[in-house]
Amino acid sequence: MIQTLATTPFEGQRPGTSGLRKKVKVFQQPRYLENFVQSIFDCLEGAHGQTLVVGGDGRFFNREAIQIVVKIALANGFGRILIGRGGILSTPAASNLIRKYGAFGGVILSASHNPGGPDGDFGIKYNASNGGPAPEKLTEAVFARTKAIKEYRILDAPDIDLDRLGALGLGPGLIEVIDPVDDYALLMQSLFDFDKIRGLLQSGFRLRFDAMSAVTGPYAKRIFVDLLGASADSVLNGTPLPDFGGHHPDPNLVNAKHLLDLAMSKDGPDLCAASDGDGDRNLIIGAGRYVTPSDSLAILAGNAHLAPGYARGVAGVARSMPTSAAADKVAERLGVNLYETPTGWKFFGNLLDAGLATICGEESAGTGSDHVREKDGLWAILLWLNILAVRGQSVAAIVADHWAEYGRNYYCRRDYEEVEAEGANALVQALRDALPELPGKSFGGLKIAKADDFAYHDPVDGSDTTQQGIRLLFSEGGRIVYRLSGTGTSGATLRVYIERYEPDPAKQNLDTETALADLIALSQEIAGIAHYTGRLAPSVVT
Ligand code: VG1
Ligand code: CO
Repeated sequence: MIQTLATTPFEGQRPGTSGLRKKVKVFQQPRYLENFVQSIFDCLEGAHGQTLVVGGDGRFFNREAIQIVVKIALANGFGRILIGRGGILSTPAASNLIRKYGAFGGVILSASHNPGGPDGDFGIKYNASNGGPAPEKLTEAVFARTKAIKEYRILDAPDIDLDRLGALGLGPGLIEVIDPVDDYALLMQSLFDFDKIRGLLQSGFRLRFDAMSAVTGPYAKRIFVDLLGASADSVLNGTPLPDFGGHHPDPNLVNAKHLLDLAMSKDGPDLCAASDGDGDRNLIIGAGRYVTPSDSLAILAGNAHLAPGYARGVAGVARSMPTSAAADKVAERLGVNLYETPTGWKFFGNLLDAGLATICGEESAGTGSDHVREKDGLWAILLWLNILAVRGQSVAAIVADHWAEYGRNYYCRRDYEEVEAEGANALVQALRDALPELPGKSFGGLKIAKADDFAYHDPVDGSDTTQQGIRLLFSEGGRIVYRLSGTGTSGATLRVYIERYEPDPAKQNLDTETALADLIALSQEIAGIAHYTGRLAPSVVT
């Protein structure tokens, strides 16, 4: 029943990137997915007889991919496979299942916030037994394996009915199709005061959550509507569609502009929110007030104790390096450590496992806690709702209070998407080469005080990660960071992160572009963005 078939080596997921992401057409090539899945399993030790969690964000090719993953997993000795019904599992829900049921790991089919459909992207990532993204050591081993692999093992069996709940024996193992929402909803109920949130929603508070036709629809309907009593029209685009309805499921101010417009309109909802393709990101816009992800992290960390799951306080706060320093001020006030990590959730895993950090976040709209080992979009929205219910203030008032107390970190990220890789690499290399000479130099009246390429020493496992982003710190305050994206599927994306701290409440109400105008201009000049990329302006600003 188990077949061993020949395959051809290829270059799989590059270490340092979150999963293998390619165009659907690439994944549809014969043996492409098989090759990668077998390469992962070849690098695992001790999986025999163990449990594997499998699910995805419902995008095009999700169902086909799941059949392949399951059959290869069984042929490689896994004893039990837990699958979300319909092939659906959000990334945080999969992380929870791995932890709750003591699984050996999980395979999540998703290209996260990248577009889907036959001409869109597909992706696959492996999560380890702590529920978090595979550590660098494993992704490096898998990468090497993809270049050497010659054969894969697969069970010769009929397809599984993914829509029928229940257990069934298949070949040497057991398949269980489970409800994708049940366990996740229980986890959320254990962390938040559902009675209080229900009270808020019944008091006339209006919530609009856009699932963007991606994975969070069923989760949002169950939690917001069925359990918390929000009106049915609180959830927009609540059915997962293979092409996400043609939309781009990245909940930023460009793709979710309709939510921004709604929140800014007179008599708009009190809270507009959204999540991405696989449910790990969050967008928070209060009536008249967009909350930057960096501010959201700081506010959630400072108020987490208002939710029952965090009543004991937070052990520490972690943020990725490009995320603004707003959370640093909160950690300082709380008297706990602040950890600054490279971009990507996997770096938070060790801190969470060791109990060093409780709340983590990234500027890219990812926030989470030690309840799972992934960022979690609905969790962030529920924590906001819990805080709003306890404090009885609007989102805008909470943000204003926060700035008055801690100061405001003006912040923006400017993305130059799909530029030529050669130019982007040359830009970063030129900056890197110039690092020793930059400190002391002045540009347009601003002096560079410090320039470096961010490196991280993991305090838990002692590993070192280098070249994680060029940082320029200015004597007058303010920071510019340059790094290349690791999640795009065509060309390169240059991300430029700009930040300036403003302690004076009288100066905290400028719009971001105005407050950062000088740094924005400098960011283009210092790196020679137009010269290296041919671009005069970014494609997305968030
Ligand atoms: C982006 C974000 C990063 C995030 C990663 C995965 O990476 O900047 O903060 O962790 O996506 O998010 P990059 O390398 O393109 O900047 V997701 O929602 O794809 O799991
Ligand atoms: Co995501």
